[in-house]
Amino acid sequence: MDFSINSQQKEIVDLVKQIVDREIRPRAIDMDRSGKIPDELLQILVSSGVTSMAVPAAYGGPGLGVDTLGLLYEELGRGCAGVATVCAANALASYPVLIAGTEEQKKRFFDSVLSGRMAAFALTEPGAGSDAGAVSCRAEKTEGGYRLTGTKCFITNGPIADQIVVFANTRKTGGIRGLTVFLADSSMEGFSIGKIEDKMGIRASATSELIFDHCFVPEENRIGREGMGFRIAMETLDHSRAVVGAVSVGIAQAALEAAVIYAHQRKQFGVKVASFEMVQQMIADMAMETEAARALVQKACWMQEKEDPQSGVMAAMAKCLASDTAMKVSTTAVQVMGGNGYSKENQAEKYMRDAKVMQIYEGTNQIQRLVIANGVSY
Ligand code: COS
Repeated sequence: MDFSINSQQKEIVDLVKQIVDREIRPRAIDMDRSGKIPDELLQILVSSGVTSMAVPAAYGGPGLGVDTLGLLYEELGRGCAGVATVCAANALASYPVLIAGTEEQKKRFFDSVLSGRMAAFALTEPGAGSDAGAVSCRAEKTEGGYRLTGTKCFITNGPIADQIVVFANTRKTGGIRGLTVFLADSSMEGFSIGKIEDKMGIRASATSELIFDHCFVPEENRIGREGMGFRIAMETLDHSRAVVGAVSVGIAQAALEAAVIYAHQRKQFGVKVASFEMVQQMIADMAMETEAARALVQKACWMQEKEDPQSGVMAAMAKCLASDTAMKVSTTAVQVMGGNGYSKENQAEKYMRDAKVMQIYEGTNQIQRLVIANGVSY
């Protein structure tokens, strides 16, 4: 495994870094307060290719390797985890299409993403979170297609997505053997946006319920065969979890940088607080743990790029360790900054709130540990 960055990777990482420093970081506090990403910023992300950076070359995208994408999502996470989540949701929704879609579906989906339309991955329901197989959204066969009825919840990009990759059950009796994937469009009759969540963190990223009320989806929009949905969902999550790890490393890095800068500016008892051993210990642990999480995330991305059969388990490890690290490091950053860290005038408390969801979404860290424990054998 090679940790060096080649010149092409460096160029693209520097480009995203510039966007992060010029366009995202200065808006992060405002987005956190307003609870939305401004249209102007979304347009910048679309026109600079950030919302479509995971599109493969065969479909007109940059065709970046997973190892490069990992570095880019870390950068976005350093800028604002909410914005990173908005962009990553496009990639999450694309995996089912890549795994089981027809050439026509892939072309249609990626053309749409490249044109700036946003996507959402709609699996979770009020009664189906960790138990992904318990989906009750029903897909009833009808002439020329299916009628979808049910409610999805906690859907990233729900209020702004044009394309929705939705999981529904084609069997009346339910169960994972009936789980099927469809590509729905927000303009379809019978589709509506439900409650918009007022979240603790990643507030730039809009999250909502999606309601399907006898929503007709044509047969050609079914992704894969009937009953393939659970496997497609699991394979998708195997791919996407390393990205959550990368965003988490970005949060940890941002928190570390904020704490170090503060510790070298803040004076108490006539000296910089960075000169106190107890503060140095906190900073050393934050730096060490962030580097360790980064190394594991990069390894998971590298294994995915090499299509290693253990890459799903490694992605679960990377997601779990990096999000736990982001939580710990951001909490310590608030501690280093004291009252100023606790104030909403600084971003340290935002990093803490943003980090929390990394331990929850795309599979709780308890589910990751289950996947890891089931996946290791010697
Ligand atoms: N890739 C491909 N297939 C997989 C798979 C994977 N990673 N994991 C499981 N499967 C298949 C199994 O091979 C099995 O197939 P067969 O029945 O044909 O043998 C089937 O799926 C069921 O597997 P299993 O019995 O292990 O499923 P469980 O119901 O026990 O669930 C967990 C397994 C808990 C790991 C799964 O439900 C899960 O990941 N839950 C979390 C979901 C999640 O992340 N939700 C967050 C919202 S989505 S953003």
